Amino acid sequence: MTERARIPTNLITGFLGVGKTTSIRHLIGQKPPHERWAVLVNEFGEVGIDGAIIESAGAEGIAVSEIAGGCFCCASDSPIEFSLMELIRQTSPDRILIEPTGLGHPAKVLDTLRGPWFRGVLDLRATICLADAADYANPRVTNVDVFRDQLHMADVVVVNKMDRTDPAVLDPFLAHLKHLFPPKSQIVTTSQGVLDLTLLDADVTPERTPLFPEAHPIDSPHAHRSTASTVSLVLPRHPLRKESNQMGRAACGWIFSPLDAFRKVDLFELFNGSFDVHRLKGVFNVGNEWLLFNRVGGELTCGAIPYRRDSRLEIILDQPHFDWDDFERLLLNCIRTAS
Ligand SMILES: Nc1nc2c(ncn2[C@@H]2O[C@H](COP(=O)(O)OP(=O)(O)OP(=O)(O)O)[C@@H](O)[C@H]2O)c(=O)[nH]1
Ligand SMILES: [Mg+2]
Repeated sequence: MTERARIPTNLITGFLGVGKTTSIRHLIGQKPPHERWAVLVNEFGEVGIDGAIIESAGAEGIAVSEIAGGCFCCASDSPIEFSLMELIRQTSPDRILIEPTGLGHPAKVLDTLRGPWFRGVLDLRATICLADAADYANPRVTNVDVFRDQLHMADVVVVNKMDRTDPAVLDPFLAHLKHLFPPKSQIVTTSQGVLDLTLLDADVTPERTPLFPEAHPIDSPHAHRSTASTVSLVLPRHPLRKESNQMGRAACGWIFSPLDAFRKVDLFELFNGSFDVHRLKGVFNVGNEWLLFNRVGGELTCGAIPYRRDSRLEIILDQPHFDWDDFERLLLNCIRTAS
């Protein structure tokens, strides 16, 4: 490799469903036209979806790589080192954005990015943590040490989802953020992940140390593997199913045959059901178009997406166990054709 400048790199952190991928889509939309950027996305579930969402934004000069099946912060087999090195080797990017999973602890990733593999390669810029003030008001989230360290380790905190944030919830959260030490170089508020590119180059405080370094089990027993980005041999009506259980949360993902087409109304009704979902995301072939379903807590949205590959779904619950067989039967009932 010829000698070249270190690559500006940002970690975009934040809890499950807070808007990390949305903000990355917005940032890559502002990329200077002559630059090449690379995005590395890590998915908690075994079925990767964020990579497809970012790719389908269709921005020129963007390379996307995805690691699914667990957080790279607790990996024992160094997938971030290999995936990132490969991404750099193949694309020689001018900037790198990294999205860890919503349950990922930023400390180990930051250590890796500052460590021997990348010291001479990456120029680590501001770590940006997106946050939802409603999460700060929710004890099921505030009591999660990873959530607290995501805020603590960030140089910039972006309070997202302002369009539906109650001032009674926002004010105490902003007061909390202003009292954190070391202080944030910026605290901003936004909606739909709209961020100014200049935030990527905000001041960095390198001496942030985690409050809860053991919050995320290191070398956890689950396997880390590359995402099943393209899966052949999935037969119509016989999806590939991948279950996992981490940090007390049951998760399950499905990849369907590209030939399975679904009924939109039935999917919407099923995903809107009253089960204990923390995060649900999926892309589905509904015949005449493809749809992206997104649910965070009780809030479900659905919209068209230019992605065209295979229908896939990932669900993370707030409970440790779930019998997915019944749910899968309901999912299969939403298929209208397999041609
Ligand atoms: N109301 C509202 N919804 C938003 C906003 N920003 C993002 N969303 C929605 O929140 C959902 C999750 O957004 P993502 O960008 O996928 O969140 P994420 O943090 O990448 O999610 P994970 O990677 O699964 O942790 C999607 O339905 C988004 O459209 C916002 O400012 N307001
Ligand atoms: Mg995401």
